[in-house]
Amino acid sequence: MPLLFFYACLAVQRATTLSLSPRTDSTNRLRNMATRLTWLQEKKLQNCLGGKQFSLLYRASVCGFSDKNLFSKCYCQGPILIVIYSSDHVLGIYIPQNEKNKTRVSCFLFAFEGTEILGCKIGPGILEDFIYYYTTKRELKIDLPNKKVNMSLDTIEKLKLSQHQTMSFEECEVFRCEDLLDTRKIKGVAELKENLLSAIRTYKPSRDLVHQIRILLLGPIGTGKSSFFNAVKSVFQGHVTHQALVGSDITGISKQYRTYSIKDGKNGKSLPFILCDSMGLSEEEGLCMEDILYILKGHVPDRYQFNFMKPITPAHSNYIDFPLLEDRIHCVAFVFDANSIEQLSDEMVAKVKRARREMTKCGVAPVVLLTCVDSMDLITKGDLIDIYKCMPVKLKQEEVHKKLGFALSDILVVSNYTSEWDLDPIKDVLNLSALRQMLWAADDFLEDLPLEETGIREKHLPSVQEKK
Ligand SMILES: Nc1nc2c(ncn2[C@@H]2O[C@H](COP(=O)(O)OP(=O)(O)OP(=O)(O)O)[C@@H](O)[C@H]2O)c(=O)[nH]1
Ligand SMILES: [Mg+2]
Repeated sequence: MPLLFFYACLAVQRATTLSLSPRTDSTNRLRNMATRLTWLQEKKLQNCLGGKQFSLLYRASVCGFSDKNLFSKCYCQGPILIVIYSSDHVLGIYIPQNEKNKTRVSCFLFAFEGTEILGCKIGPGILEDFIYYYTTKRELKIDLPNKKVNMSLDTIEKLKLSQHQTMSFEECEVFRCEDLLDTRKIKGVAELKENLLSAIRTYKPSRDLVHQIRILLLGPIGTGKSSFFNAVKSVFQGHVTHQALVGSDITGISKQYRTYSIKDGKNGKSLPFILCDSMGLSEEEGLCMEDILYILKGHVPDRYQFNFMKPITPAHSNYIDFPLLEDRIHCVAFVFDANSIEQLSDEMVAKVKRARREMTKCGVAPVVLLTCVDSMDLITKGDLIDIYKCMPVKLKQEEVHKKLGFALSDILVVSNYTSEWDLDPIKDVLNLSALRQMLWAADDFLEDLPLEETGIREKHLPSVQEKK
């Protein structure tokens, strides 16, 4: 319900202002001016145009319905977006190249159908083609003085406009489009990534109780557990790697228990954590509760083949009879796909809650990893920099909190590599931040561990020989 309410609010006209270009000579009338684009429309356009931010340059009702005024305010301002508002439609053109003496490039024509964008490539063209002349195929021309748009039949069909070739409009706005990620932001992200890498490389588990922290990745089938391991390995290797098999299968891809120790690509040393990838949870055939308990306590060996009908027993050939503190799980990350939190079945919710209770008994406080935020509808690449401030993500966190009872501060957001071959520093920062948080959670576990479970006493008790 809150999500629906949120989207309903977004659909109404936005009253906030867009940043204004310092280069425009617009008067105070333009300053503080609200665009007619709703927040939702702006987000959709930002995503559709590959992550752009918009600065309002011209608004016909303020600057005048005059070609000359539009041209003087918008010419040579870099890529621009023209948006036209009729009584029934919001449509427009994205013009990537806006200077006369440069090569014309293709433009993008679009119209909103509800909250979705219908669009097509047209052109090539520059600003003056759309206000003074026509492009070769006469797709669209804006007649500002008469408040009319002339369109070809093909345009009307492609944009599903169900109108005559000439459409009256009430308002026309033009925005300058800039990349959401400017060089300053990218530099900041790169610095943050280096700091996180260095903090994790030099991390030492609390009280020196173990050499490596074991983090168990647990969660429903297909939520990105193995992908998270691949993403973490990739960032430390310096290139995208796909060691763990990932994909999509109704019964799950990972069927073995894998404990991955990662070598730092910089110095070849093992990093101070081990990621433990498990079979997915499912209502029917997934990982069973008994196996989870054995994993937590450190009895399950690497490469153990799960069998949902038959949990591991001490009779299994590689069963670890006397696990050390090193073999135990020190932190659990429940992995969920941010896009399907609302669809978690009651059985799955009950399973997760039960597993969580068992963990609490063992002293492990689990965290949550929300994957796939990159593919959430209203999230742009620029949003990933400050993802915890994004309203759609906050709503997802609240949903997890409400459904499963995890503290909001324990619900972390990550973004794994899917089809990319190059590292993305923004994703790396998200994933490394989550990893650092997990190491801190593991420290809490170790600090809280009763003395008799730490092995310290045994270490310091004098041996029989010493006693003599
Ligand atoms: N867009 C996006 N896709 C993701 C992300 N993480 C995982 N995926 C995709 O989700 C699918 C499942 O990923 P896996 O890593 O195999 O998930 P898993 O939890 O290990 O799955 P099982 O082993 O079957 O339980 C794959 O197609 C991944 O490419 C993410 O952060 N963003
Ligand atoms: Mg897997």
